[in-house]
Amino acid sequence: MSEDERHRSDLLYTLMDTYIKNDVLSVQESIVNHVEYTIARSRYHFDDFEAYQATAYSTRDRLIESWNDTQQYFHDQDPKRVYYLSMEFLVGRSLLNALYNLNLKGLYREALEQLGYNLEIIKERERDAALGNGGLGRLASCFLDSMATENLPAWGYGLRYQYGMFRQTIQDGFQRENPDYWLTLGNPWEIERPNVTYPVSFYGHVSAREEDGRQIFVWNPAEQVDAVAYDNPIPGYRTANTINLRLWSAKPSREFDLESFNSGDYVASILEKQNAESISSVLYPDDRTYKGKELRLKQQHFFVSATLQDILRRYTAQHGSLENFSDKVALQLNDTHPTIGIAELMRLLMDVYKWGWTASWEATTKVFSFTNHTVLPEALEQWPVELLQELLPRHMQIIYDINWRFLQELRAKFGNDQAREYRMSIIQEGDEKMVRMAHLALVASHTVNGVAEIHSELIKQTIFEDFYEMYPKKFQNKTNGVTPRRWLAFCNPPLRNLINETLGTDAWISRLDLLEGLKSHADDGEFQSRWVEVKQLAKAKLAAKIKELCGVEVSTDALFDVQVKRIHEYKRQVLNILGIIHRYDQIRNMSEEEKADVVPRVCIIGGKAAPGYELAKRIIKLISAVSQRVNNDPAVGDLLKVVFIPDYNVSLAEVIVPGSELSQHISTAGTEASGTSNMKFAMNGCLIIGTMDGANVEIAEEIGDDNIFIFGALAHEVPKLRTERADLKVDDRFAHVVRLISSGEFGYADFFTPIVDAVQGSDYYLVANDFPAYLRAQDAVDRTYKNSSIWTRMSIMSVAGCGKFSSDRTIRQYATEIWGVEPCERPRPPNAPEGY
Ligand code: H2P
Repeated sequence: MSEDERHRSDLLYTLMDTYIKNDVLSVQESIVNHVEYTIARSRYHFDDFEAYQATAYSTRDRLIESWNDTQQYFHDQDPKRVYYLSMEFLVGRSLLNALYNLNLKGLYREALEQLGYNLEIIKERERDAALGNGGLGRLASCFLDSMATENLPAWGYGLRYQYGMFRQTIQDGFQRENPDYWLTLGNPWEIERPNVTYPVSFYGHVSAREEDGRQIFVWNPAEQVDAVAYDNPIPGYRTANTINLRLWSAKPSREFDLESFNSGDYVASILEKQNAESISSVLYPDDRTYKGKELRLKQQHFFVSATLQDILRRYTAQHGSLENFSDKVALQLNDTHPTIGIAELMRLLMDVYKWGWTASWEATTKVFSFTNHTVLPEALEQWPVELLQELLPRHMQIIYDINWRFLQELRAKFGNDQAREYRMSIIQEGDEKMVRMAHLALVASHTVNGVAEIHSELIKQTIFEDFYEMYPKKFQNKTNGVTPRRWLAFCNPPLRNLINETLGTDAWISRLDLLEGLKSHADDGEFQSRWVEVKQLAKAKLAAKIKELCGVEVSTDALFDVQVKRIHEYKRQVLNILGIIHRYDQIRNMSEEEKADVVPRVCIIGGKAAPGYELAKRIIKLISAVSQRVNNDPAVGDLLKVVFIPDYNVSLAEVIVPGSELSQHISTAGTEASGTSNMKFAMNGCLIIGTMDGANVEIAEEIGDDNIFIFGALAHEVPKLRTERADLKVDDRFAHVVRLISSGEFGYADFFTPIVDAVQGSDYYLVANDFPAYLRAQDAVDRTYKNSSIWTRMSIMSVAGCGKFSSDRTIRQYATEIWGVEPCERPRPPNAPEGY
């Protein structure tokens, strides 16, 4: 180091070797500074929204320190790294999560209070980052929280959609979709990295030439856009590690196609380039059958190409070459959405880094692993060969080559079995040839996992049966989990405090199995009353939310019964609403004496229907129509209320989950891969009514059969029941409620016909079959609820048995059993301030 350099480094050291101070005054200074210098408002007058923004920037400063040092530490330690590739991250809000994780919540609350602002109020001004549809995207966000908390050298990669999940409004009971302008007022959490930009190519043609006696393919693309990185710091809970979620945004290419500007029509050329931005503009709502949507495939390629270029660049910058790349990097594919990345990595290794096929394939198959999230066959992505060929000609070639070799392997193993080849080929033959992305993922990944035990077994018996026979060792299970920070400790402070006090520690927040310690208090009457008090507080909060959003007054003495999730036939919101109609019909025909015995209920339903999923939208209308009728029937009063909460999202879930007493997870057995809200509800002392499906099975196992209301056909019975459905003698009560709908009791009889036809016809999801058992289970719920002590005991046992369902556990299993990565915990800096 020269004299000058040393001087400079000493100067920087004295300037920077101090962490931002965390005391009330420093926090206030930083907030007020951001008001004035970042958002350019007057520090003497700023409203709640501006206070939120400035508080977010001030928090972000602290995250950046930790982020920078964590990245430096990872660089210096050079551990094997894992990258989680997901088209969806359902982040929700970030402010409270960051303050809690950094242990700064109390400090910020006080600092703001003195300035005249209330943290509880300003936090509500943050818009949800809704870059996902449902469970799959929320799982990815829970995983990031756990990867940071478990100190894994990990990053998430995704897309920075300009418009996230649509905002749902309900007009006259119908769903309306509105764009989600979440970025319009800025996003303080992200850091734009204009210098981290990669070109991503599309279309064009492939040529070949000889180089050193080897054939080299050259892709001459016809279109190029730039991918610009936006970093989102993800703090771990009570650790000095902060990891990164890097999201890509599409921008017009700075270099490509310069000559078109000289061809005359300058303005038209600019407008054309502007189209590039549409690639990352919108999140696709989950209609589960993405039929040949070119833009969606473009998004996928844009995402993985930028991501892989970034990962390869980082690796070569540090190691000088790609040597040992596959020993030091793991890439997790969240569903098939990033699967085109397999062909892209092959292309980069072969065409850019000039590796041969064998070495490229060896590395590719060593780094990728793949998670499947559904057994619904219509959800398995396929792309028309013609489309892929046109958009990504080099990738199509590579996929053909992979398939050719795969079919050789198949023949070597099973002989000449054409039917099997036809079933397993990556290319589906037919009028329109298709690329089966799941098959590509299965062939190239070293591991494939399902997301709950039952699901991981089912994929081996159904959709991936042939692949299981061929590669039995590739198949694993990783039961989902949720972060106990957001989904218990932070969203339910009264329950957290009661647990802390009872266990004498808050260590359970990162070691969830410690909740088991609650078991010994389950029968303690005094503890039970405090438990009930805590639930009542959360119910009051939820009741206020219902009043605000639906205008309906509900009594907190009623049992709060909830079903919130994407609206889908397999999730059977229809079973729920038929049950509600039955309950309504019973109540309105009761004598006053009989009514006195009824357990009052508030039935709360929420969720979005994919805009193209007509039947799901009709289901929403049916729920609204029933609620309209029930809530205004004087014969019913407070004994039954039905509300549809509009625009269900992460922030709403944070109010709904703690305030619920019963939650419904009632999919046809064998259809819900796991479910994760079931875990969140159970963790908050809400009892489950559910089928033996997805993670319900494991929840029942962990908390005990007596503490959950299980009903309905079992997964192995379902196929037979389907074939026999036409001969089923349906329950009279079922026939009656269906008739009420079709006879116009709730209006819109014609509009509801497709719903009626679905459950009366082939009834693929076996609503009629499970209806009597469902009613029996609901009766058991009512009976149990009447005995507060038994109910409360079950509620306590639910929480106590939830240890397994922390995403920390899930992530540790991924780390050791799939990725082979180890924690890399940054030592707490000696000069770090209190609470750092
Ligand atoms: C999906 C599955 C869930 C699963 C989740 C995460 C696709 O979520 O259906 O059963 O828990 O992935 O693995 P969702 O239906 O909520 O969109």
